[in-house]
Amino acid sequence: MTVDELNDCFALPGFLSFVESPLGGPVARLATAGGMAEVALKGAHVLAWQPADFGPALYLSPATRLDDSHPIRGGVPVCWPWFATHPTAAGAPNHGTVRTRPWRVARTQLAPDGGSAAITLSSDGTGLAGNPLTVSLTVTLSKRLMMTLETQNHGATPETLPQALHTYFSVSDISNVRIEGLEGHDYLDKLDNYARKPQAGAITFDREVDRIYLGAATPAIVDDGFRRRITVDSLATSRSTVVWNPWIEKTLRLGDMPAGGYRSMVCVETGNVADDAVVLLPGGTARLTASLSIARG
Ligand code: TA6
Repeated sequence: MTVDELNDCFALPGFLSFVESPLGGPVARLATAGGMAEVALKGAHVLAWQPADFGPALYLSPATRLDDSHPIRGGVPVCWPWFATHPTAAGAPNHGTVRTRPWRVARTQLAPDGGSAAITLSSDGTGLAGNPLTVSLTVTLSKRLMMTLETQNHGATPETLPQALHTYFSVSDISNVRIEGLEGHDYLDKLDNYARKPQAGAITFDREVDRIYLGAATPAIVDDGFRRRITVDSLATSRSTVVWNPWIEKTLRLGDMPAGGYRSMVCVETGNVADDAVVLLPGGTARLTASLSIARG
């Protein structure tokens, strides 16, 4: 659908409209008393969240590739129906199939008091066990930003579904960042052949970090060095939290972030991945929520 058609069918005047974006394809722009957010139809990708009285809370790379075949670098990529590399198919895209696809707008919704505006986008795919799956992402903007990914298994066999909302936060400088709430949990260290290690204290950064915290259903808090504390709460839908900063060499290898871009971002990802992947029975539905809220601190 064109931007004009989308506005005719789904705009919520004063709260939600569609615009053409240089990132390719239409973007939904949401605005409430709680702030503003932008969601690209490509990948159902949240590009921006700016809570009222705060600056931008998400990192979006100024060097992201603009063509349709590459995912957007930054914001909130949807990793579905697998996370990271495909377990068997060499050459399958990293983090699943839907990041580069245009999703359909299913509906938009305004709370009666105008306190929140929401958009639901939908897509589909084939799970790792070969079953047909449908997926939707609902992004609700109020004082907080809430993203809910819902998957249904339309096939005849169970599906193991590793998935994540891969949120990139904007930080003042990575050396000032602390992530709290994961102390006491074990993580798989991707940079040490997935060795399982315990987390003692808050997470700080002085090198590349790529970790899957397991059994970590509690909220994580990002102290972003801007005197802001962002709470990432899955409302008990997620068991894994992934923490990633590419540091110097990996940033250069990525090719879609400025050389110093790693200093301005950290990923704290809400998911069910590795040993925490959920098993989705035939006819079943799986939900994954990331609810972001911000406070001075
Ligand atoms: O979630 C962390 C991670 O899996 C890293 O290993 C890293 O490579 C990253 O995601 C980004 O993946 P992408 O496919 O977007 O380059």
